[in-house]
Amino acid sequence: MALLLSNATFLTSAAEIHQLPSDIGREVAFAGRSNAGKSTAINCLTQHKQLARASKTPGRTQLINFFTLDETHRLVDLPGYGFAKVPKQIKERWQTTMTQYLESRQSLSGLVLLMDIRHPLKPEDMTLLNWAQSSHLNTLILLTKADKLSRNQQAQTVAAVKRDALSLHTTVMAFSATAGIGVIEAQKTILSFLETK
Ligand SMILES: Nc1nc2c(ncn2[C@@H]2O[C@H](COP(=O)(O)OP(=O)(O)O)[C@@H](O)[C@H]2O)c(=O)[nH]1
Ligand SMILES: [Mg+2]
Repeated sequence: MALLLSNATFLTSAAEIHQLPSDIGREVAFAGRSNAGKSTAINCLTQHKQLARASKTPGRTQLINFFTLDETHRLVDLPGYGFAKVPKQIKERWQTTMTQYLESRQSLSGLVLLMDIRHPLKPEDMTLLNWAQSSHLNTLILLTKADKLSRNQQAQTVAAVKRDALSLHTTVMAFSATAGIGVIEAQKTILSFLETK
């Protein structure tokens, strides 16, 4: 079932739109604020320890990173947003590249939006979510670090985010890489995005 995901190998990094790999087949992109747990989630979902470096160095995370699953399927690690220490000019350049990627990429068949379950739906998350909804893009919201909350608190936050992010194309789940919460469900949803468009 998760075999395709565990095939993931690093393909390439792109800083500018002209460096993107061929726009063929299907890919699912991961987005979220810096520190939301994106690298940890990618490693967990692909069952690799070091695929996406769980790094806090902004230099490593400002590129769009592509991972090959097979000839026609890829995962994409988008630059984390909301990183306070990055100069405005660099932030604006990331935003331009990311916006160009999101708006032009034909093979993009799904978006995984990661948010710390304790701090969901920040303004940048809402911007991305609204764009995804207006583009009819399949979206999976992973509320990360769910192990930090009780089961009851997790369920309450999932319900609140479902209410605020209400859309036919959005799935919301609690997720924890460390406690193994939502991993199999998230893998299934991502595989379904890779199979449909
Ligand atoms: N408790 C807990 N901590 C996590 C989890 N996922 C990530 N973290 C921690 O959150 C911090 C940021 O994670 P990282 O994957 O580098 O976030 P990124 O900036 O979004 O790629 C790190 O200290 C991780 O160890 C999780 O499921 N549970
Ligand atoms: Mg990261």
